[in-house]
Amino acid sequence: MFTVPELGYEYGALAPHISEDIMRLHHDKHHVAYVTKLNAALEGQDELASRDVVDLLRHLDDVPESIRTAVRNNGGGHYNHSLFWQVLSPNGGGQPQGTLGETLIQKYGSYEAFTEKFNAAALSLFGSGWVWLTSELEIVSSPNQDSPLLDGGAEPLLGLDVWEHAYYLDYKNKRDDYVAAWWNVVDWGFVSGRYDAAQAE
Ligand code: MN3
Repeated sequence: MFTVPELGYEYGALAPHISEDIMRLHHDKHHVAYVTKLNAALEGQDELASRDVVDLLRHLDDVPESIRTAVRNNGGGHYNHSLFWQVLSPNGGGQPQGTLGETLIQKYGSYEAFTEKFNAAALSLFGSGWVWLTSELEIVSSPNQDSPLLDGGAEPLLGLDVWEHAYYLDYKNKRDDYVAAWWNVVDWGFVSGRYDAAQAE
């Protein structure tokens, strides 16, 4: 059985960038719904249900066709949101330090140039989806609850949820204001740790 991880901070801790109301709705309703539906889809599939969610998403061909879309959408929703909560922190913001900070600047020219490109991907994504920074430091957009894991791609270091449920209560239709505010709560220490771990593999 998959379960929703607790937040590592209070629901209201990310305000004013992300409100307590959004965090309660997003974590306790949306994420819970993905996990409930994932568990329902995998009922009677003991071997698949015992795998970790990354393994499931990387090997969707192993999942019977009758439940593959449910596992893709709800397993994706579970993985994506589990990462999203961890990427955020009330002590976030600033710029990445260490190897990640240096390598991002080498690749994109500057930290600002990197965020501009990432923001452009978030604003041009039509409908619901995610924007990722992968362990290869590529910026990738995915529709729905997909991620680079599905295409055998590099594991995401950082993901931005641009579904309207992630921001509409606070920002209405102003996705650009949400994206700008979101950087203030990104935990670069956590993201750098994921980068260092990926490099060590
Ligand atoms: Mn969401």
